[in-house]
Amino acid sequence: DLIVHSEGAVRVLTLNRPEKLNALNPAMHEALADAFTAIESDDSVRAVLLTGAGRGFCAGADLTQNMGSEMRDLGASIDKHYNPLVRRMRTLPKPVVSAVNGVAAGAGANLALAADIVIAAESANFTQAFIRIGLMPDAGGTHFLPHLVGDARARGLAMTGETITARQAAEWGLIWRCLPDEGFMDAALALAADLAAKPTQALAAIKRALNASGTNDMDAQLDLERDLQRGLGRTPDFVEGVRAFAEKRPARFTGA
Ligand code: LHQ
Repeated sequence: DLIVHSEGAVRVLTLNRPEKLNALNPAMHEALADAFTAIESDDSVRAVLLTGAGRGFCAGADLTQNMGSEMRDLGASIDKHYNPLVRRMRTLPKPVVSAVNGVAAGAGANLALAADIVIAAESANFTQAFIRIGLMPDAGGTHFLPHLVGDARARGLAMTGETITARQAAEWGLIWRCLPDEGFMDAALALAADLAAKPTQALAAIKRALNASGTNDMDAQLDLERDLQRGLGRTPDFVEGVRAFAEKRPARFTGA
């Protein structure tokens, strides 16, 4: 249900239940958890690319798996699968890119937004589908949406469940970029490969600082920047960056 492969230093995770638009079931969650465990402990992986097989990115939680049953504890499923996944994507000290190749609905949309950089193909779209079935956004949606698009659009998206196109999502700042369908996966891989060649520890520090900026005041953020920058000042990649600048050549970063 999940295809895991490497392209150089990029670990590509492809949600793979195309006939169900890659709706998330427990087996997929287990596979994702295993994949992130492997990524966390492997220094040769310097970027992650998350995408979907077939015409969808991810249609959210699999609604056919016992979901209507009165006994179903959605909170338990969120605790076990969704929240740990979102937290791991956000805290992983490496860049995570979502390449939204098609429809991203419900928790599938918010899983995409949990990445550091979200790109989408022109034919893709985003739906906070939850309200249609009597639920509210989860998988971080109520955190990410207002930060990304502001309160008015966050409320509109969450409460109406309207679908927005990838282009609209890019115009609103929900995602980084909307790209043509043709060559989309090549462009996504190129972006991830570019990130994988960058100074990984600096990317990790950027992640930490931006994650914290949602709750920190300016003074706390200034202190955090100082602490993280102090650490980066001691990295071999910083030495290499400055040396390459002086020698007027491209830097060769190793992630160290
Ligand atoms: C699906 C699904 C799906 C199973 C399409 N499940 N089969 C909830 C509970 C627990 C814990 C954590 O969090 C959550 C949060 C959630 O994620 S709730 C929100 C779940 N997602 C949705 O409500 C979206 C449901 N899907 C749709 O509304 C449509 O399928 C969309 C708008 C995504 C795409 O529409 P179409 O392009 O018209 O495709 P389709 O509806 O024909 O779907 C293709 C197949 O995929 C179809 O199967 P079939 O056997 O009839 O060909 C669908 O039943 C299946 N599928 N989403 N979530």
